[in-house]
Amino acid sequence: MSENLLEERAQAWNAALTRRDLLAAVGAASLAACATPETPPVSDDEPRTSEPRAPATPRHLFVFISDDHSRIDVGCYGNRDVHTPNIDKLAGQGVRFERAYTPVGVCKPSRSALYTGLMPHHNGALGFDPVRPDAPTWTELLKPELCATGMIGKLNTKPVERFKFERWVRPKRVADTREVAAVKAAFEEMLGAFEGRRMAVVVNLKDPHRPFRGPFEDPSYEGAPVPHDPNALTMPPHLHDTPATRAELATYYDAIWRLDRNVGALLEVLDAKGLAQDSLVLFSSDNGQPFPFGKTTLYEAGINLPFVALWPAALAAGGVRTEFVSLIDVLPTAVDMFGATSPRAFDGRSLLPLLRGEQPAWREFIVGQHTQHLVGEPTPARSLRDGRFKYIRNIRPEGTFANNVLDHSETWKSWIKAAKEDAALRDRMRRLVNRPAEELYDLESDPFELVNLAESGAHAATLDSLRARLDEWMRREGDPYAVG
Ligand SMILES: [Ca+2]
Repeated sequence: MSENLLEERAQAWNAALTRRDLLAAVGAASLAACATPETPPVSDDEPRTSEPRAPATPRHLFVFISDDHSRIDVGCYGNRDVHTPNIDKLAGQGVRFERAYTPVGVCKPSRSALYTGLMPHHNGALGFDPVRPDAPTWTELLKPELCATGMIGKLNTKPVERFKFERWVRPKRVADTREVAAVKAAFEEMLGAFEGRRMAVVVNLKDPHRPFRGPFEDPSYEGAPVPHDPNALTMPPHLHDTPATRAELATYYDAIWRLDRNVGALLEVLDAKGLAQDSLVLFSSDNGQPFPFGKTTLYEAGINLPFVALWPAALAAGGVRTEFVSLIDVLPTAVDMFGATSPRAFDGRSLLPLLRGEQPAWREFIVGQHTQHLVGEPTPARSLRDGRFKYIRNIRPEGTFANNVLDHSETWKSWIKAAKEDAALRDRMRRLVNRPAEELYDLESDPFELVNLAESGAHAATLDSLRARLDEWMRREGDPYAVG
């Protein structure tokens, strides 16, 4: 595969975005948030005379977490194929974050970071390890006298006894948190039990995690282009185009559609109970899409997440923010909201100032910290991205990156077959499994990270600068892979 071919693919993807018929797909209300990735942020200087006065904090917190879902796999983030009307509507009424990240693109360590507000090197869950005793957890900080804590769906962090939600509806009781009616009923019941108290409820939806479990057709839901047509998809430029890749991507989009229907049902419950106006609703994911160059990697498809916030009492509709935010910011936000205190400092920080429309001094870069998936040898890698460039260091380039996403996907199998007659594809696949020591991408001109600039002398100064910043961060933070 030549660089020219990669460039053509990227151009095709961008052209498809401009063709998208947004009005038909999501309605005028959400158009402001969904127009294009270049939609300018809402100016905080503009008068908001029609907006209600912002209260100090929202009364309740509801966090809806998708599973294996990249930023690029949502309509309001520019994907013209996937059908996500409810998330798009949420973004249209709230704020869409463009640069939201997980510290690590794997379920369990990502959720350990979410529920501690700490980066993996500080909470101890670098891979599938338990959270360390000195890392306070979500339920240890959000005490019953401050708020009721509830969880629906998978916890996926350990030790389980450190996460004592007042109510926890386990996945088996709600059809693996995939079926809308079961999830909706459990949510209604939980909110009824918590009535009259402040509450922090997390709903962990299982779609679109593999295996993509149908059926996805629903005759009661008119207007849904489901199942998605594999042949009609615009392929994201980082995925090699084979029939099997298209088929899996279409089914993945079907699973996202059901996830989106779940989000819509949960919002309906909040409306019906009169809770929506004074609640903060966050929608995000734990890590990116389960495709090559996605989940388990530090590429954008692995760690750049959808992140949408709705706080009707405070937010102007359709805002877009470009600050670097992270899953580690969610618990500090909850602690801020409910007046809790933590015995140790978080790595994350409260999002309330951003959600109030303020312009606080904020992160200038964001770090990714992959160490190990559940299979194979440790293959630690670190990334640092600033406004334009991303630097990735593969700490053991001699190692083989292993993950069960590749091993069990028809997509990867079809690439293996295609690579027998395609030397460029073979090279690209080899570089996913046996990474170079350093990678550098210009995310403005190459958002799908197709051309590694670390191999070009033309960017030596940028490479030196980002390398030094990552080294300094790792030493300062006590990252176990720090050098010097
Ligand atoms: Ca996941």
